[in-house]
Amino acid sequence: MATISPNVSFFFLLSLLLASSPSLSQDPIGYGYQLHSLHSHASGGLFTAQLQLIRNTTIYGPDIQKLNLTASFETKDRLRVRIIDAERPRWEIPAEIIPRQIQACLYGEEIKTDNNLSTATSDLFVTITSTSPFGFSVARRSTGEVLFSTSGHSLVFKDRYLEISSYLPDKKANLYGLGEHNKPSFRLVPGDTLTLWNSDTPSMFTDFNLYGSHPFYMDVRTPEGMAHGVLLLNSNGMDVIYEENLITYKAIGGVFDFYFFAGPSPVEVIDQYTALIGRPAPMPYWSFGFHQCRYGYKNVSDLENVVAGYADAGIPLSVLWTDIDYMDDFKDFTLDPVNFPPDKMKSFVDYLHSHGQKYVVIVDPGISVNSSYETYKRGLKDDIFIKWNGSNYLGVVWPGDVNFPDFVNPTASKFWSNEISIFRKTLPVDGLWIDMNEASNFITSPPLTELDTPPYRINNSGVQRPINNNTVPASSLHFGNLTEYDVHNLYGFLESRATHSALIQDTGKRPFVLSRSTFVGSGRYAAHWTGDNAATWDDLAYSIPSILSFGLFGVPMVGADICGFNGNTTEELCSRWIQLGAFYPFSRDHSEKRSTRQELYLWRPVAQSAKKALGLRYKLLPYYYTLMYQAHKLGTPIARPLFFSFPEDPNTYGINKQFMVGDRVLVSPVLEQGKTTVEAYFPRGRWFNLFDHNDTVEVSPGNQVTLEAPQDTINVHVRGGSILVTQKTESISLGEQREYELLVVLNEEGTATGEVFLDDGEVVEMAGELSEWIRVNFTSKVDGKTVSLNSEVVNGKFGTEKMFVKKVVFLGLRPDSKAGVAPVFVLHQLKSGGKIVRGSGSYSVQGKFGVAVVDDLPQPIGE
Ligand code: MIG
Repeated sequence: MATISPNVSFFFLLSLLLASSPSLSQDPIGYGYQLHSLHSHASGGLFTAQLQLIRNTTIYGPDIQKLNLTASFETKDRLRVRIIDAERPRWEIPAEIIPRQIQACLYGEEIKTDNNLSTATSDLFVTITSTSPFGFSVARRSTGEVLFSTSGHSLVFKDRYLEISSYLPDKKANLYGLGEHNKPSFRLVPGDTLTLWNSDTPSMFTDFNLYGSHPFYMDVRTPEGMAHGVLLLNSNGMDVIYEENLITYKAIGGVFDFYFFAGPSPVEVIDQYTALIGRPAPMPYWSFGFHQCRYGYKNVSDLENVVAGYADAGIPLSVLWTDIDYMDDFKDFTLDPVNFPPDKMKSFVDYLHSHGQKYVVIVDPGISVNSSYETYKRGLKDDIFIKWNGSNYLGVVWPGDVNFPDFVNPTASKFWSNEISIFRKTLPVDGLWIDMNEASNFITSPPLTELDTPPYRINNSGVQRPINNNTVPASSLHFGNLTEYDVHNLYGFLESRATHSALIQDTGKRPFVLSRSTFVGSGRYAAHWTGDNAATWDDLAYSIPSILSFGLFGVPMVGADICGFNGNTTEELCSRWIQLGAFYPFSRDHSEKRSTRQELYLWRPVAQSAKKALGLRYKLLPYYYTLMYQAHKLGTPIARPLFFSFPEDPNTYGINKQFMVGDRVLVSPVLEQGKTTVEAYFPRGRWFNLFDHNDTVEVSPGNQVTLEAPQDTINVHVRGGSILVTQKTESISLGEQREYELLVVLNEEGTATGEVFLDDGEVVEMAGELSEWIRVNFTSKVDGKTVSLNSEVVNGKFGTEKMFVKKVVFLGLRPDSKAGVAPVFVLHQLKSGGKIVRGSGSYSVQGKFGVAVVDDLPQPIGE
């Protein structure tokens, strides 16, 4: 076994170097384990080790005496290191929830690894660096760089306290992820304790554990920009303590199930990560339009006025939302008979639909305990609620007393599905917004068993609040006798899964589910918004780190409440916020009941910003949708940090105030009050302002540039070398006849590439075997005085008779050609043998470059 080599001599040296000597007067939490026996499998890719406790300690409960560690290469790029109790099974996330191999890794037992992949091809290797106390490291073969190393820090494994540390190299590691938190910085800052325990804590508070838990980080190493990912697949509460040279996990249950993803590019890390946890769900085309919501819409005419307000102002509005206000006494699946009566609501939704608009409502998990409420009665009959102390757990949320459906229970999912389908008969909503699913509870029940008061207190809400604080108690029981203690962080995930499948069943269409609470793999079912931010300039800025983090977590459809949720927004803040929010993957204005209204048409300057920014957003819808396709296939985020495209440029690693949409479009918003310029970093290359093609930036290497940003303006640039497919209208329906434009932006070498994916926008599967879709790759090249544009139709099954390229614009041509000469354009079609399409157009010099426009096509896009 070449790649998994116990390296015992190395270990002594390393442990001497790295052992941080804890003060001797104080008892350590643990003394670690020693390697008892080791078996490397001849088949390769796997070893198992038996570990024996060195010495008991009393703090945080008794130690587990014997551990089994299994290291296995599950794929070429995925190494798993799993450490379990050798004698007793413990809680681990079932494969039914996160589909994967789960094997009892007993000493000497063979484990099958993927036949196609052998360790010989992996860039990762794992080494036992010390035998007593036991330590291991994961390193990269091609560079010799150590990525993760536990040497010098004792492994602690107790019933309800697990601790493991890894050394991180000085000033070389750049960590991202480990959410959900609201932070000024996307790159994690040493000194932080990152607590993971799903909690209804408003995201306006920085650093606290919020609604979701994602024990995953990406590490980009300076200066080469090679990236790897690390997942601790564990659903229990934990603190992750990040210090200058060290990362320490302190979990209150479960096992150590580590997955290491080799990268080496950031895009590859997320591909490898989402291959394990599940690819992001495709989102319907319409959900990429602009959404308006508010907590506190009073009645149907209030809703009607909002829709009219947008129409009158000429600001595109694709989706209107309603918060808990529509319900009858906050009971799920009911309508307030006075303010939101069924007949009026039905006509209103019909009206929206006939105007090409969609409608989404909120539902909360808590079911009102009320003997005349049919949903509750059915829930009781099906016996699907979470149990505590022998009966259904009684919490309090908006409707007063509630029981919580136990989404671990398959019967609860059926119940939920049935309720949704009954409700949709009254009101055919297009999507569902699932809130309060941490689960949030207005009361905190007193401790019942020792589960409610674990020996180690995670830093819940920044002040070590009890884990039961404002949620379902840890001692509650779920289906199969699972405890809330173990499955707490999975509640929102399971509700997302149930809601997603309910909508598919009921509508036969691609579902749209927006969930506040998430866990590893939630992206398979739901979009996410960052929760209750504040209408402040800080939260405007911090929305960028939050959104980028969810891209890493495999939840690419994400946005923050535009203009701010809590508190009163201002004209200037709202104006800047819609400029930024127009480019979030999920773009929704939402506000709290007591705050001033903030629909975009309410202030003239905000309306102006909105028209401009959303105008570009709608043009780019085919681009966003193509990014959705890439996200669904490879996990690649829609909104990405700059280092995804420029990992070789360390200047990009610390950027918090800009992001890219895909690989081509750079967004540089104003995030400060009173500013009309923005300091933006441009990675090397040639960039064209998408609002004004004459406005260009050329830098090599990358550089900081001061951009003009007057009140109504956000800077959005496209990178040289890109071909973007854009649409002309604000339509979100792909069923009808449509015209597209190609924006060909040549780089210094005179080349550009791009792709487009289209289908009907709502077929359940995206690029499925049975569905109809088109995917076309475009390439363009300047050769002397000829510019060619080639399309390669990868798949061309959808709508060829309905979809046309109407116009092509070439940017970045050499400005020395004669202006005014109408060039001849030849579009090659590689698959159909090069049919020649002639088009005429115009050529002019604008700014530093030549611009050519061909506009007398149509050329069917999928041919
Ligand atoms: O206790 O439904 O994050 O978006 O407007 C607050 C009312 C409950 C919290 C959500 C917010 C929503 C609000 N909800």
